Amino acid sequence: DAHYDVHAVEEKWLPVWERLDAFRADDAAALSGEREKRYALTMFPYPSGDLHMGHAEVFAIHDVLARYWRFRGHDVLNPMGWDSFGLPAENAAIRNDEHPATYTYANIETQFESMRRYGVSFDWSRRLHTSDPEYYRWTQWLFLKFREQGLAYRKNSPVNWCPNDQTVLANEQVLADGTCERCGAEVTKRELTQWYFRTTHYAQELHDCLDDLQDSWIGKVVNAQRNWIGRSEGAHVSFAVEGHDPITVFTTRPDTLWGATFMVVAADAKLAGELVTTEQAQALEDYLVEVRKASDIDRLATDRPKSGVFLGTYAVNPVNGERLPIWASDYVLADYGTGAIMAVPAHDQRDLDFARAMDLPVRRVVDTGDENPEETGVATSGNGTYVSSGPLDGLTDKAEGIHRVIELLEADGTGTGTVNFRLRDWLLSRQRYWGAPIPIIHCAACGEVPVPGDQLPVELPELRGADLKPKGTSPLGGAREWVEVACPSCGGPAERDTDTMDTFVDSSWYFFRYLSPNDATQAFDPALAKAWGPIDLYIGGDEHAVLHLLYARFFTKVLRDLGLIDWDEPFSAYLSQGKVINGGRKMSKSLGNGVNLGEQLEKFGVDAVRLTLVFASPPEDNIDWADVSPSGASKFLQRAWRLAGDVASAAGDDAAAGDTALRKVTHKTIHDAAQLLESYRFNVVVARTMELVNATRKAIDSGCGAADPAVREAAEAVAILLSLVAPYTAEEMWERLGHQPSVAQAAWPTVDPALLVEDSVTAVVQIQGKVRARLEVAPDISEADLEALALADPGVVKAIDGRDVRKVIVRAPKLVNVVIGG
Ligand code: ANZ
Ligand code: ZN
Repeated sequence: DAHYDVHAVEEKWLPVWERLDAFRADDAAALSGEREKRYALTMFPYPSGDLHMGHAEVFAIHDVLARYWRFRGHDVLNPMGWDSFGLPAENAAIRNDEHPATYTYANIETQFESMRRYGVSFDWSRRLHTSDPEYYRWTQWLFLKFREQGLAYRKNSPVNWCPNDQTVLANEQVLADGTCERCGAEVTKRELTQWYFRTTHYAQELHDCLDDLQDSWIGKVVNAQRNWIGRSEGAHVSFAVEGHDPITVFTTRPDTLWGATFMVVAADAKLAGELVTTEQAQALEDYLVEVRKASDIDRLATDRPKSGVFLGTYAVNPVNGERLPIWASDYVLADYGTGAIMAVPAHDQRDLDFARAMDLPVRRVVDTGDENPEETGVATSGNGTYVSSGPLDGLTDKAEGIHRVIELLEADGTGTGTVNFRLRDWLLSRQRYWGAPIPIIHCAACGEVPVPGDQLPVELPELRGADLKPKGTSPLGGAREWVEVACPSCGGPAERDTDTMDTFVDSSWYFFRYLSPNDATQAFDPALAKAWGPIDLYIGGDEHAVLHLLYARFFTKVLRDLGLIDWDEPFSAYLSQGKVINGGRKMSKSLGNGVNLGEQLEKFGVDAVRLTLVFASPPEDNIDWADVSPSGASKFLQRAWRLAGDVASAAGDDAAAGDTALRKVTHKTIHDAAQLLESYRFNVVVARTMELVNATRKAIDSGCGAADPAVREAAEAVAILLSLVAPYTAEEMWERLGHQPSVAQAAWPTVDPALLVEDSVTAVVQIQGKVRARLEVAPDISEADLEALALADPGVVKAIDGRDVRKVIVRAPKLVNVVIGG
């Protein structure tokens, strides 16, 4: 009994579980609705290297709920796969002169082995890889469906360009500091023709549905998406221009029109070239060379020195006829709003910085009580009293001011109220090899021709090593035999599109493919989507807040509008797990503070590592590996395991009656655990299981002894609770307690409500301030019952001694105060 060999236990149970196939989701039950379904999803990994501590944490957390749901009799879908296209594999292929598939599928096997051993209750029959032609066939099919709806299109525009990865990036892939999300290089701009998904078509709905997700999405994601989508109300205002068509600007503050002192157009917008006078044309040209180097993020940064050129032209302010010089600058973006603004330096900091740099006038039109921005250099944006603003003068409410001006502009025909979104369309094409080819053929006669459905997938041609080196154009362009095809429409010579899709396209719909991963006739089965969707809990990292989590929501809405699903949002609940750090800092090679998962598993075993990760903190908080104790977890697991041994060896001894005190602890623990699990307080569940182990040990050693049925009941409860985080130990306990495997298939213990009642409490009865009796009563006794009990007590009756009871003050369950007369 003495030694618990964790690795032997792992080897013993893994094949048993696989034979039992206990985690296969039951489609028939989901379709018939005979059992309530639960779809549990955790973000699938990139196959770069082996699993790391972050994976270990998220899988451990995720598995708690998946296993709990099964205990509660739900039909659980818990799939796993790999997001296996992408740059890491391609870069490795270039380094090692091989095909990206070599690296990809080798790593997938490594990760699969690690996951298997890690004992997560995945339904492996649904395993998928996004780089399999059977998968990307449907990615391509979806692309064409989107295109049919006008939701995928090509346009020429300035785009984000990563000079290191030599590919374009979506806005979502440029980090707040203007660097590439993948490699950290400074992102620049290029003018290119690229493919886009029309995410902006759903901007309003993507924004509005966030209100419904607010409570069930734990973490910062909802707010991050709200800001990213950036809904703002304002107006489009039209300004006449001398010798030119009028220009329209988007403004959130039409109420500040009287404070406009100049106009600015995006230097790289067509409009700038149209407005510039011949004298100023060269200055604009020179300036543009500078502008092309900066990213959007840089350009919008408030602390960036302002630069620009005067275009030589003037606009007319529609509310007061004032003449406003038109400038070009890079702090106005070409593809946001209309690419032109009215500048109100007193009330917009970027405009004020520009005005000060270029020596342009500043006019305050809202007096907020702060010092004048003209003197301080600090723009004011709050509520205040309108001044120098014609019909607004004296008003004090911003919303009212905005409303009045919009009415005025609309009556004049010079403006309209609008809703605007910061969100822009999703740039999806990439100039890299290891992705799904865009299934379009370009024909000189017919234009863009979709690849016919029966010719999907468009498979990647075999390229390797140096062929894949980034050159700024797609490597697929080098595979001439692949590129040159007959036009499906006219039969003439044509060429395949040589870009591939961003891997975020693959991951936008993988949770649909899990429903019928081997279906060769469709992307997924709509009936199964109806039965299983939406996902009941999604667990993943916050770094995907405005990337994957937004794209997946967009895809879901499109699929709904295509009639393939009947739900609006993919993830009913979302939980972002904290990070595993070490010594207060992010694990990194340069700090040398990395913790190797494989080594931890070798040293402590799967269960101890899993338990440590779940026990360390609430799932959304960071875990500092320097503060936790996997060896403590091992010791606890052995203590738990010994309970089962004690019960087993005491079998046949004279059984006692069932220790009520221990039974109460057991039932209370199970009862509370259910509530804690539903609210993701997994660490507390572990703590409570530890307490139950201690109580059971105490009962064995100094109480009722191991033969008492209460001890067996407690040990079984421990095994079931432990199986959520430490499945191997739990299985071993379950067997020692005389049960067939698997503990994962056991029923959640039924709680006896009678055992949840706390023991009695002592109520004190006072007469004229003197204690006359102590009563043992139920903690939930009613005031009336307590009063009756108190007045019937012999000691109390004697003390009253026939005198008048004037008043009885009852504070159930602890106190009765009797006031007697005369
Ligand atoms: C005048 C004004 C006065 C503005 C004021 C703000 C404050 P959000 O909320 O981000 O949508 N703007 C409009 N188009 C722009 C572009 N292409 N590039 C850079 N800035 C642009 O902000 C909208 C505001 O950002 C607009 O309202 C405009 O400046 C500026 F006291 O117009 B505002
Ligand atoms: Zn053609």
